[in-house]
Amino acid sequence: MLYPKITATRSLLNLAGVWNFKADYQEEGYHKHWYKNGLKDYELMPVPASYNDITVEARLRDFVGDVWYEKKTIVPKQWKDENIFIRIGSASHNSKVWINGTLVKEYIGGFLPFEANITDVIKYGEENHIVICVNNELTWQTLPPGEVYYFEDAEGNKKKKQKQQHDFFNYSGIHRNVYLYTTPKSHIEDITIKTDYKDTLGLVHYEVCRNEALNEVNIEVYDEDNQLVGTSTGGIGTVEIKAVKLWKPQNAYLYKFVVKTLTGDSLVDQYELNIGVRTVKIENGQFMINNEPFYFKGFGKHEDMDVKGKGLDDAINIRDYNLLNWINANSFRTAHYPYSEEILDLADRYGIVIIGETPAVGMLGQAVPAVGELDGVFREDKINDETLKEHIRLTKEMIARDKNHPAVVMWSLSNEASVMEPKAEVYFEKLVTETRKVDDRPLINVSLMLIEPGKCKVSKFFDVIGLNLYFGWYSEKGDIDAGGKRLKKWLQDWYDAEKKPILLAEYGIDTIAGLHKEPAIMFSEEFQVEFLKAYHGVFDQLPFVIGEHVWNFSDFMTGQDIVRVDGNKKGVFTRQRQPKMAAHYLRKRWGSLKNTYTK
Ligand code: BDP
Repeated sequence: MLYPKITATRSLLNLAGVWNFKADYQEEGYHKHWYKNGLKDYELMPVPASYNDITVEARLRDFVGDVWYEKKTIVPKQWKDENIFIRIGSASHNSKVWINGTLVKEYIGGFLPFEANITDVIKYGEENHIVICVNNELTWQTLPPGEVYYFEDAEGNKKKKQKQQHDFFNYSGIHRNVYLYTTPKSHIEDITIKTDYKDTLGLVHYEVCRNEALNEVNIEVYDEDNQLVGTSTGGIGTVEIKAVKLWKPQNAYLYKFVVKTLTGDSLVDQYELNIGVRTVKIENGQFMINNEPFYFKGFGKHEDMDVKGKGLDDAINIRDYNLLNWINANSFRTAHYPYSEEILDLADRYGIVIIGETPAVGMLGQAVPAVGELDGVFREDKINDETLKEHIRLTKEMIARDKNHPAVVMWSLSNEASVMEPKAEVYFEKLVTETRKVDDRPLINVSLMLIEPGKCKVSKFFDVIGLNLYFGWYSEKGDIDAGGKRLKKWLQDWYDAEKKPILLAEYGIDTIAGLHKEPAIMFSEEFQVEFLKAYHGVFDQLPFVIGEHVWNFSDFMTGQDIVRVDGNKKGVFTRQRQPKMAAHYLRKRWGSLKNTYTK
């Protein structure tokens, strides 16, 4: 799916700004036809942003159900002969879109874009009425999974609540940009790029998909100095680039890939992509980028910030990349869902390597001791065939959206699923088979520390093992020494059982910024540093560990819990993106480890 862009043949209107908004506390929006009649007694809400932290009302912060957004906009009459689409970058979690009273799109999923062709319902040169209803309820058939339940307060009022399995706040609303955009009637629908090189010759294999194959296709590739370095014709082909400059981690080089469709000499449609030439593969137990072993240094992150929640924000995103550069990180995982396309564009430009994760987080019951027993979560009434269908759909949509980013080197298909259950084996085998049909990047699955070495039923389907380990924190509490010993044995046992490269996908501790203790105790800045040092001492001895992603890049909001003090505090940076002591330590370590660090 192509990102909406202004080109020689396409126009774009960004509807970011202030929208009308109403939370449907009485569940009356549908029968009062708000989608047609409009919102009365509305409040104002920014788009993009989560709505939860914008007001001072707890009932809106914790709201479970439908909220309604409304915007009126004129569409220029010059757009009359074009196709017009509405495109929402993401809204959490389920959406319906009406234009001038007509339902044009229904979409399930909180982290991927959706669009509709609205050419037939739009009015030109006049005001159009756009209504989007966003619902934030999670079930066992959505990703992430969850459960809605009802609770009666002391006065007998029934309240809807959301139970969730994941450790981040269920931020809701329209989180990314809403665009109206045009394409010519005969237009480019999709582009797929795969790159390779032989000695100094870059090879860009491409495929252009069009809604009708009436026109010629011309390809031009430009370097960063805007010099034409390669051309091709036809819908499928290869562009050769002499003396190619490779896209490298922390040393990005991007070419501009321009697709033009033409009738004779006249331009019909044009679209441009930034691309990078690089290869990815696993060889001899190493993760290879451009045929050199790559060592992952970085974090699991979140889309999360004060006030805006999960709303797209260029300032925070660029601040984050500046911090990643400063701390000498080379990569992060989009834990625990696909991040915005804008974040991935920046990764391409900054040379930060990305592991793209699906929203399959927390496919694990609350009653953890049940793991491996028949009453696990892979069963008819919980994670079932319908969930699998959604998992496959969302994985394919994520890949369709992100496949052309040179920064994305691997897909993570789930975080902390109950993978010792026999039924998980069937589930994951199908998921992996379907995923490999659409893309050839390596696949990783990420497991929690309750999944014991040798007992995982699904690792055999994957290329890299991801482990989230907190020995010395959630177990061996406060005893870093004991935690470190357990860690070493655990990693060795996992490797012996699976014989696959291991990425430490999470390790870290809650740290209250400004809390200092000598000797260190849990939650102090000193403890965070000592914990990380102990873990690194172990990784450095184990050749099969191909990388270290600290949990988390920054503090982030969660639901309320006795183990969460105003959110999860495992950040190496605060939620306001300032360094804790550990940031200085990591900066030194990662500055001295090369990307191609081999042990
Ligand atoms: C892991 C989860 C992550 C949590 C983290 C923690 O993958 O989402 O935030 O633990 O407990 O289990 O901090």
